[in-house]
Amino acid sequence: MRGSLLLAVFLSLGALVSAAERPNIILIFADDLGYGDLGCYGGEVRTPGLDRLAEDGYRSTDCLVAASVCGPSRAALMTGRYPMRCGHPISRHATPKYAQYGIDPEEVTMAEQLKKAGYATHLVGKWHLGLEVEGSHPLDAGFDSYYGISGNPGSGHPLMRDRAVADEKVPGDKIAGLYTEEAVKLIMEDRSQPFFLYLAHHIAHLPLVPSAEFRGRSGKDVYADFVLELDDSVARIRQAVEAKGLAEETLIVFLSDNGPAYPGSAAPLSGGKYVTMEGGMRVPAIFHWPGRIPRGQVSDALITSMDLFPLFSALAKVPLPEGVTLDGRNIIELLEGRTQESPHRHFLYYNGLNLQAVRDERWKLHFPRSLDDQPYWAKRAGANRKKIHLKLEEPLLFDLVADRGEKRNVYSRYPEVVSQLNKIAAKARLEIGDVDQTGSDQRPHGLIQPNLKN
Ligand SMILES: [Ca+2]
Repeated sequence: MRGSLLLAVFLSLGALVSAAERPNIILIFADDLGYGDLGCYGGEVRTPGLDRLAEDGYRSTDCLVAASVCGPSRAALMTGRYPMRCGHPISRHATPKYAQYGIDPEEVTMAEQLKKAGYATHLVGKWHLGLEVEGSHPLDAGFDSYYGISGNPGSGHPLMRDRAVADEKVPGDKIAGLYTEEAVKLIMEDRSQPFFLYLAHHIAHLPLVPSAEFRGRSGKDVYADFVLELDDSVARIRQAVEAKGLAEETLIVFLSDNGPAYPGSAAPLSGGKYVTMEGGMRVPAIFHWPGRIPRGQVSDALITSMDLFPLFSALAKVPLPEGVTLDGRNIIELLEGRTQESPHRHFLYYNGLNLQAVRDERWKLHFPRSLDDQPYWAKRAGANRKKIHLKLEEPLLFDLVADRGEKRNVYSRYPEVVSQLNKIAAKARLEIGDVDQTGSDQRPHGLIQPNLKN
């Protein structure tokens, strides 16, 4: 009795102090925004909101996402696990069989983690993880509220508010503005507990539809105008946080879900969306938190989108889920400038079910592959000239320190490096599989509708 009374007092005290001890977390996820698209990453057009966010915080030059397309990248972001591990390596798509792919209800999402610490959790924007699949709706995945579109604008998906249709046919050029308004409204709400806001913009995914206010703004092209609308949204989010007096206790994270389709830029990297070149999976990533993250940091330490799950869990003081292998690592010491060392020894590049490359901090080894090994998106013809090395007859080795553009194959010169990376790949195949084998710690993809095969 006394024990439970003490526990109750402890719990209520915990609720009282939680807002001060646990930061608000705003995660802004761009869509198909390239490594070279922002001013602070060498882009042609200045992006003042994001450039300033980077100057005032931590900018990563080596942040990798776990897939070069939307769905699997988002599954990994939400779970802190490679798409092959969490059962979502194939992107959700508007054909009957792929439409049945959702995130498995047994997977623990970062929203579910943060809810355990009493966070208010909100998703504004693109979910793309199986809205129509029972149990995979954002409200079933840890979010208190949802305002967004499941797929891409123009693909026939309505704008939803929670489980109801808010607008059957919202014009594409209005969406970013609506999302920003909703996000600002949520930030300005009075609440006693900390909040988690996941703002997943559709910019810069096709169709390129900047609002009237931004058309012509860049003086370059419609793509750059669209990126400037994203930049303005980020600036307005930050402004709202500051206006509400929350800057010191709010972590803002910005990153992209995968590399650019035509016409975005991945410069100076090679490749883009749909492929496992650096341009497909290395993305802009900015962390801003005046209370904890020293300003002016630019880091080449290897980090991944999957690191956000354990990072957010640690900041919210929530234990990591038991019996679940995480591929992300808590990177708070990097962000605070207490270390320059990456917590990662290697990274795996999957395209769908196919392990295509593996790297450590310096070297990247690409494996031979055929088109038959590839998911449907890689097989589509199109004008995307960034789809390079879809087929590969011989392995390639690149020195990413000297050659981050992956232009000079040095395979024959470093047999020991090749041997070491091959060992890492062999272990990965046993653990989370490859196109022709199932791993020991791999949730079968499409499990929600197991009768539907690829
Ligand atoms: Ca995308």
